[in-house]
Amino acid sequence: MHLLQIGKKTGSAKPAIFMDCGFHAREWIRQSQKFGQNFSKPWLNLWLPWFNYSNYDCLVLFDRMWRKTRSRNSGSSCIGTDPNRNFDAGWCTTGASSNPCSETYCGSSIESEIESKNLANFIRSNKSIIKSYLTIHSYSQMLLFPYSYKYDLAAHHSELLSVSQGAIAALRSLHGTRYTSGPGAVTIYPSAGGSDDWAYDLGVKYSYTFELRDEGRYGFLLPESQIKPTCEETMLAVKYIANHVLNNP
Ligand code: 0X9
Ligand code: ZN
Repeated sequence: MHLLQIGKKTGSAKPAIFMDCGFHAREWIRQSQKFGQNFSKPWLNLWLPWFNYSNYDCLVLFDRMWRKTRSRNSGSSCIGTDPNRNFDAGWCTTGASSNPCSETYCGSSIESEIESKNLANFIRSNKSIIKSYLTIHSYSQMLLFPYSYKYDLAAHHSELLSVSQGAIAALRSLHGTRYTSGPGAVTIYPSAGGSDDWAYDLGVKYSYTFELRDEGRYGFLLPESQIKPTCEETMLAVKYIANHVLNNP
């Protein structure tokens, strides 16, 4: 797994924004993004462009709609775990399955997947500088924040909501793309074990899941012509969040 650090670590501990793409293999739009551009900024950008890389060959040759990791499951011929059900956040209690054949299999244990473990270890070790965790999925045109594993409002609910509203307004200003925003459990569906909830409970306050274009017409098979506008508009939302993080240390 390759992590890009954009910007310099300085003695004065710049705040860092951690962003990952490609949790779910079939959600290709996200890793096409050139988030590296425009980041000569007073924050440090830590970008994991392709979280779930090991199955790219599998996708091209075998199943474009694959979602999970590609690990073997003992006692089952079914392959893979849903990495976004594999974190320590109400693990496997709701919207997740303990059946290895399910698309939302939560794994044999918390962080059973090497991808989840690596991500969690990195964020735990750099927790003091990581002020925001952004995880890029598709599709639905939503900006989600904790919680998804329970209906309780997050301690910072009003701030997370108002930042999400500002971010989706900035996004919409470019091409008119409409997003909705809110806590995951009520905005998309309840589901446990997600990296956003885990990061938030660890102490990374500005934890958001982007669900990029579209709303279902093309779904995961978004036409190439939409890649650039999706990148451009998403950058506006990311910058909005980043500016808020900088101004609210
Ligand atoms: O179900 C998911 O993991 C995400 N949607 S997707 O269609 N990309 O699979 C939503 C994740 C929301 N957050 C949590 N469930 N924690
Ligand atoms: Zn996803």
